[in-house]
Amino acid sequence: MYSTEKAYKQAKEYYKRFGIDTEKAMKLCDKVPISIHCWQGDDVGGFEKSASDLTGGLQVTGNYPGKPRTADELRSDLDVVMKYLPGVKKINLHAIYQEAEEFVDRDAIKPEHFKKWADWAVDRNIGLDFNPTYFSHPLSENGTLSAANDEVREFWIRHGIACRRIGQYFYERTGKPCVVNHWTSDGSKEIPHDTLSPRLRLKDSYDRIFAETADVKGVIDGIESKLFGIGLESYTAGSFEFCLSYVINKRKNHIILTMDTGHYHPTEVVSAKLGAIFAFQKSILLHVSRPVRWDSDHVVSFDDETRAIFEELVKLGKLNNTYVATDYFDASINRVMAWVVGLRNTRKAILAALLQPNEMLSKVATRNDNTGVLAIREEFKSAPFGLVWDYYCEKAGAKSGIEWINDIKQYEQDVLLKR
Ligand code: RNT
Ligand code: ZN
Repeated sequence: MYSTEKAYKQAKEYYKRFGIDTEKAMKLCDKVPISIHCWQGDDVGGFEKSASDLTGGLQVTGNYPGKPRTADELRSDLDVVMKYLPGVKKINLHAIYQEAEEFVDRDAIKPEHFKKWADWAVDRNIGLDFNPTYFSHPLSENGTLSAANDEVREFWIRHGIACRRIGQYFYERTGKPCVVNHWTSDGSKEIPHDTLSPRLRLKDSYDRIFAETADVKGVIDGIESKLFGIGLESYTAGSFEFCLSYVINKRKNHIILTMDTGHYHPTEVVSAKLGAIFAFQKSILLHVSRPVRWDSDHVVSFDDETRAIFEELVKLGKLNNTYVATDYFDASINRVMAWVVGLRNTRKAILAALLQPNEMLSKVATRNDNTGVLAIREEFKSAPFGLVWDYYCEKAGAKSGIEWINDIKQYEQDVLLKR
C-alpha cells in the first residue's frame, strides 16, 4: 500500500542531503498569501445591474456550463476552490462584483455595496483585495483615466477614488491590508499621432486619485502595465515604461508596480526582470498568469517560467515583499477546476522554490565554481518534489493526487450542471 507519509519521510531525507529543511519550507510556504482572482469564476462578468460586454481588449473564450448566476453562487464556488488550496488565501474582487440592490454606476460605488463580500471574508478570516474596473462600461470606449474628454476622465477618477475608499473598508473589516490594483486598457489599434498627451493625462489622473484619498489607510496600490490588448494592438498608455516610471517617481511606499506574466513581449520573462526591479523597489504585486502566444490568460501551469519567478523571488529574499495574485480566465473547461489547477500550481511553484538548495549553491558560487553550480542545479532537478507536495496538501486537508479532481467532478454533477 502506498503511503504519502512514508514517501514523504524518504523525501525529507533526500532533501536533507542537500541541506534543505522540508518542514521549514512548508511552514514558510503556508504563510505566503495567494490572492484568488474572483473573475475566473464567471468570465470577468460581475454582478452590476446593467449588462456591459467585456471590453478593454480582454477576451474570455469558451462556454462551459455551470457559470454562477449570482454572487452567492460565485461565493459557494470559491468555498470549494479554497478547500483545495493549501496556505493563506485572500480573495481579489473587481468593482463589477458589487451587490447593490439597484444599478449603481462605477463612480458612485460605496463600501455598503460590498458588505456581503466583507461579511463572508470576515467569517472565513481571509483578506480582500480590490480592483477598479476601468473597462466593460459605456464610458470606457475612448479611454478612461487617459481620456481626452474631461467628463469621461473625471468619471473614472471618481471611480478610482471610490475604489480606494472601498479598499480601506476591506482593511477595516478584515484587519488585513487591501491591495488595490489599477489597470487601464487605454490605448489604440493604430499608433496615435500624439503618444504623450494620453500619458500625461493618465499620470495626472493617478496623481489626483492618490491626492484626494491621501487619508486612506490600509491600502496598497498596484499600477499594472500592459503591452497591448485585442483591438488595442499598437499603443497602450499604461505601458511598462510608464508604470515603472510612475511608481519610481511617486516614491510612496503604498504605490507599487504590478507585473503580470502575460504583459510583456513574447521573449521577455518576468523572472529575468525581478532582480533589476528589486534593486529600486521594496515590493511588487505579481499577477500570475500564462500567456500562450499572446496575453491569453491561460490557467497557470507548473511550468519553467512560473517556477523561475518564485525561485528568483526566494533567492532575492523578496518572496515576502511580493503580493502574489492570480490572473487568468478560461471558460472552455470546468471553471472551478480551472481555478484550482492554476492556484495549486501557483502554490506548488512557491513550495518548489522554497525547496531549492540555495545555501549549498551560494557556497559553491562564492568559490567561483560555476561548474559546481550547474552540476548541482541539474542533478537537483530530479528531486522527489511531488512527494513533499502531496504530503503538504494532505496535511492542509486539500487532498492529493487525483482525489481532489474527483471531488470537483462531483461538485460539477451535484451543483454546477444544475444551474
Ligand atoms: C488585463 C490585466 C488585468 C485584468 C483583470 C481582470 O490584461 O491583466 O489585471 O486581467 O483586472
Ligand atoms: Zn493582470
